[in-house]
Amino acid sequence: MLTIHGVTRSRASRLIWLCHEAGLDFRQVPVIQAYRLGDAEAPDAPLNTRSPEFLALSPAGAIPVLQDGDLTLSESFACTQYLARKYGKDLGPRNEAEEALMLQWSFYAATMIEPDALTILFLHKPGPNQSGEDQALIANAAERLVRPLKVLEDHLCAHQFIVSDRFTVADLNTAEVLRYAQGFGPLWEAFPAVKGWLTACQDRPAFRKMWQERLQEPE
Ligand SMILES: N[C@@H](CCC(=O)N[C@@H](CS)C(=O)NCC(=O)O)C(=O)O
Repeated sequence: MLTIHGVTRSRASRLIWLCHEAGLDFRQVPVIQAYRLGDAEAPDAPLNTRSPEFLALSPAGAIPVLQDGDLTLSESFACTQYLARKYGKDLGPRNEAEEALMLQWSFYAATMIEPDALTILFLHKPGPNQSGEDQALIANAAERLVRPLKVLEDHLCAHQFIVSDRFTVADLNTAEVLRYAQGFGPLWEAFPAVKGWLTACQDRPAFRKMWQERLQEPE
């Protein structure tokens, strides 16, 4: 059976959403991020990304980690690509060209969108508690996101999905990265096609199932 190491409130959500899309059974080991704990090294600390047994599995000390038989894999997008290709049928590539395009868009999301989207996720607090310094960092991140979002907007004005004519791992990976910036309303006004596509991705039963499970976990 597949094993996913990582709580659902982490990038493990990507693997879990993919497994739900593909109807795959898996075992989840709820490794939590060390930075979310007061003292990750305390004797009674839960299994976390600094626990020796987790570091033995994954020296990078980051979740998610996927195990499938003898394969131990880190990097969430490597994991989703692997699962889609091996078990996901139409979620994965049908040929080399589709595979290359799925990787292209996933790398684009990971390198050109994720860092600034994460800045927004971590700093954006709607209301009067937003410090001026954070506002400036958020504005800079949002400004840097305009170019990749325009690329996506143009693509999604001409195509229903990111690659080919169906929902694939490329949509899932990109949607998971964009989710981080979703709470910052002003960014989205200029990108209605991306917004509509993201809503459609998140309306999928497999996303909703993952999201419900995520909400069950403590914040
Ligand atoms: N590029 C990696 C990033 C993995 C990563 O940073 N994971 C976070 C949780 S979402 C983590 O494990 N942080 C734990 C820590 O920094 O101790 C991936 O996509 O899997």
